[in-house]
Amino acid sequence: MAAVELAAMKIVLLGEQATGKSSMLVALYGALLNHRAGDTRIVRTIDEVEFLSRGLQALGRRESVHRTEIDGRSRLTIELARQERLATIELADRSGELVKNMLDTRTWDPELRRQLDEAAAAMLFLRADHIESIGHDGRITNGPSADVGPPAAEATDEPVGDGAAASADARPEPPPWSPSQMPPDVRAVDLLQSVLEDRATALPLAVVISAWDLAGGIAAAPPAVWLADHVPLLQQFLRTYAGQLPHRIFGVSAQGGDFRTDTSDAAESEDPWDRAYLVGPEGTQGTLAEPIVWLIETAV
Ligand SMILES: Nc1nc2c(ncn2[C@@H]2O[C@H](COP(=O)(O)OP(=O)(O)OP(=O)(O)O)[C@@H](O)[C@H]2O)c(=O)[nH]1
Ligand SMILES: [Mg+2]
Repeated sequence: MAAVELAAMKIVLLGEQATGKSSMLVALYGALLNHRAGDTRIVRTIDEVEFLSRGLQALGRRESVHRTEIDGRSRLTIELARQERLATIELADRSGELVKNMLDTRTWDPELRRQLDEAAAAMLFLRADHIESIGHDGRITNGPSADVGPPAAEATDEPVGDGAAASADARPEPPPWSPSQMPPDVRAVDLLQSVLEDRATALPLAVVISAWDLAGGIAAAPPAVWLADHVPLLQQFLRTYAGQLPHRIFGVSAQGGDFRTDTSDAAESEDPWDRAYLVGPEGTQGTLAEPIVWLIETAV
């Protein structure tokens, strides 16, 4: 009997720069190859996987994966098997700069728009340490880490004031307002709003809070609770549009820790697929395949 070639289900990755998209793909690939994905198995890989193998080697050396170039065209296309069912999924790994530019200029990049039009489901990436947590006393208790600030902080390249600001009596001019100054949660809502304007059908959405180790790891509040506490605007938006954007919130530590600060010997001897972990919406530990499995089940 001739094999029936099914069209790949496309999942679009939405996230600005350095939000953990490539790290998640690499860790997912490592989990699938090394039987750390529960009852989800990889049947075959379609397309080149060099960027994934290189990424896994980097994680093995306790180095972060390379950032994706704006003109990069890497993707993960795999056939998965689970409980006698097969599914081919395609995840294009594009640079977060495309999303950043789209939000800054309020114009869809044609490639990103095409991806969205063709996608049966989406993953939205936010990085835990990019989210500022404003306590009841109004104090910021967690903010962007110094080395890799959030896109909003990186993008303020407008000159602050002008030459006159240097004189003693001149008041510094505030920089002109631009969308790039909005915090990541506001930008995420902005992005989803544009997605909804553009799409007539429902789009199942897995929200991935990356660098979950920096949110407190396995002992932290469950991701769904964390989202409501730290990113209430996004949580309310998702609740309001749950019909068009059926969603689930996951905490993912693709690296299994922070390479800048972790020096534990135990972590060093572990393979990357044993270090990486995922926490489900209610706080239960799961495999890195969980978001994909949920999206496949929800999209069909
Ligand atoms: N602590 C910690 N940091 C992480 C983790 N995953 C990613 N990071 C940090 O986030 C940075 C960016 O991760 P990437 O996976 O390259 O992000 P990306 O979304 O692919 O970024 P672009 O390619 O620029 O769009 C890494 O260099 C790490 O510093 C994690 O599990 N834990
Ligand atoms: Mg990347």
